[in-house]
Amino acid sequence: MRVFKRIAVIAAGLIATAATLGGAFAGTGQPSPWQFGLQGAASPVMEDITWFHDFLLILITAIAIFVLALLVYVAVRFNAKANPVPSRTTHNTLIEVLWTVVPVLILVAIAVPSFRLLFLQLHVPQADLTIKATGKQWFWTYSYPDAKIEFDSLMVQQKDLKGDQPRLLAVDNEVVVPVNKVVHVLTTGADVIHAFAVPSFGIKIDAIPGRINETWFKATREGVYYGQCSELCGKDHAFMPIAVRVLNDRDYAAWLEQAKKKFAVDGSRPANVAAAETLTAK
Ligand SMILES: [Cu+2]
Repeated sequence: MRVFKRIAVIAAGLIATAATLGGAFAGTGQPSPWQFGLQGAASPVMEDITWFHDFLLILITAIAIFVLALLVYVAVRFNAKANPVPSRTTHNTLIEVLWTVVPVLILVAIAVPSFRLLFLQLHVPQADLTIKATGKQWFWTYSYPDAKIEFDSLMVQQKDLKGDQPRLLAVDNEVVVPVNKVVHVLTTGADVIHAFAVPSFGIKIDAIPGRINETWFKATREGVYYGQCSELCGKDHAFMPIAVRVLNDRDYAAWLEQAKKKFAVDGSRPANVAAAETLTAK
């Protein structure tokens, strides 16, 4: 039994190390070197996703260790040398009931938070702001149908990076949203299928030509949060990042004021905006 104890101690140590490293190296808003776990959460949905992920990790580790221990025990204790005269037992009611009921209970324990998370993601609460993201080869176009603005967002090339702008993630025109407000995100594709994903908000949704998908997030902290197109969409798939800047209400209002002048819809793309407005009005 001493071997089992030692295995259990080593396993517990590994899990603790992984959890600590994961926490220490997980960036929020963008990936970080040697990152282990998920990116830090900046929305209620991502907080739930992180909790669910950690919960499953503990559960699956405990199950894997338990099954491994059983296998090792059987191999050591009941091999032909150690147990030359095998028992002729074929049934044991108690064990059979247990190995049916316990897995069912484990699955129920997984299903309940899983469905709760699914409903949280799918049900868009009363929105404070609607943004439409259109995936194009290879950049994003963002519309704010209520403010009647629309602009393109292109990746900053490596030679043009300024200050702490991250490589392959920084863009020329960021999406700007207010903090602690529900943002309703509509996505569509103008050419091929793209996908709008921002890990720290826990959102990832396909942007499909000819239809509009919806998701939502509520950024709980100010800052810049990066994501990437997450559907193989052609040669520059890796170069159409998403950057969301979360501002306090006053700074957001100031940004919106100047954005209305800079990015006013010029009438050349009425179809896009009209489609978004119809969906927002429902
Ligand atoms: Cu794409």
